[in-house]
Amino acid sequence: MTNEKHFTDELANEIQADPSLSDEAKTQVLFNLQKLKKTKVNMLITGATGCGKSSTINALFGYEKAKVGQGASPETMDIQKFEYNNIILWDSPGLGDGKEADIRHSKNIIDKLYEKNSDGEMLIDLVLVLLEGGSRDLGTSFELINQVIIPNLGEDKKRLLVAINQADMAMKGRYWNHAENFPEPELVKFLDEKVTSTRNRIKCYQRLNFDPFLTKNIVFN
Ligand SMILES: Nc1nc2c(ncn2[C@@H]2O[C@H](COP(=O)(O)OP(=O)(O)O)[C@@H](O)[C@H]2O)c(=O)[nH]1
Ligand SMILES: [Mg+2]
Repeated sequence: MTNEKHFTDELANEIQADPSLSDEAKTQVLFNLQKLKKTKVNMLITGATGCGKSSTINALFGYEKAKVGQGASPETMDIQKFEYNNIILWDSPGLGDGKEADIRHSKNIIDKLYEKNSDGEMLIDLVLVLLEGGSRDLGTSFELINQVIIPNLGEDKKRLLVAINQADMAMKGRYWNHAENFPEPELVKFLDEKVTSTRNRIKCYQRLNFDPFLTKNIVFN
């Protein structure tokens, strides 16, 4: 993968060119980027079938690396590994395709969460749960978060990252500005409410006093 440009190079160029940053701030950020470049980051991507895990991986790579639109076919029954620069992405099979398959996939996810690297540290640095923005029934996703992931995260709940994907479809395709690739105010408001209700559903269920890091508007065409 030597032909793949490192994503931090582009960021470094943008930071260099940013007139709003002081020289001191630039030096610090560039130093951190250099550190990031050398650090291996393992991310486990989870979510219900069809939420957009494979599409997200492809968007990060910039080309079709993972097969899109594949459900729990035999090829995607196991967690697959994709490497991009120093980032290692683990694509887990989606939940929601039947009880037996869900039990097996959940077990694989839990095993991955406990896996240690050669230094005896937790292998997975970050677990990304993708929620399908346009779905009215996120029950499977919340079961995954509350019953599978959170209880097996250990002390460091910061390893959990929840993102609402398919933001363009959150209101059935309405209020998405395709020309600008940006949500109109109506959709922004709707997504904000979705973020709040998501946060509440996670916190209430677990009675945990932490705020999961939520992102939204991850959209890939
Ligand atoms: N409109 C829209 N469609 C998406 C987005 N992400 C994924 N899709 C579509 O959703 C379907 C399922 O995506 P896939 O990546 O295979 O989901 P996975 O089962 O979680 O791996 C495919 O038809 C994708 O093209 C998005 O952000 N917006
Ligand atoms: Mg997939």
